[in-house]
Amino acid sequence: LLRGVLTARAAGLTSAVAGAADARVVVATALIDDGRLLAARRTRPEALAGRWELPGGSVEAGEDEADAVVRECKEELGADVEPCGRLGTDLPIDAGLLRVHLARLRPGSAPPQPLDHSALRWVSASELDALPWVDADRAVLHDLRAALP
Ligand code: 9L3
Ligand code: MG
Repeated sequence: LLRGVLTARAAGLTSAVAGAADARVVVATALIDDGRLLAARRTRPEALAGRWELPGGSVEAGEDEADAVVRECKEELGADVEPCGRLGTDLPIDAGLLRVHLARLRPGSAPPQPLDHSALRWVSASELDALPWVDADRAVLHDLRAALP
């Protein structure tokens, strides 16, 4: 536990020192609809192919994180989403820092489609654990369970 706390504190300090300009931020979308969460199966890179994630991607230079969530969901899912707050803490990943944002479908949005993934699944709280998540996303399952009915 102590090691986990120290690692988390070190990650926080690193991002605080590096600042938003240097730390590459990847946003992940916890899209919840009708009490279920959207999980998406990755196709790349090879090490992550077949593992499930919260859809998203890199925040572009000068882009707001919430805007990145909206853009990534449009690109990857063809859906119009409305971000509604952060979930959990910053998660260190190889690519930089992963930040999870809660979101819901905007009224009239097309249903999400796997435009960039090999499959999509709407999962209930009790089904979360069984999916082979990518490691970073598995770390927010506890918080996700609390956000689901
Ligand atoms: N990543 C991890 N979990 C996620 C997302 C959206 C992304 N939920 C990692 C995988 C890649 C990097 O972040 O190494 C960039 O993501 P993408 O642009 O390949 O989706
Ligand atoms: Mg992506």
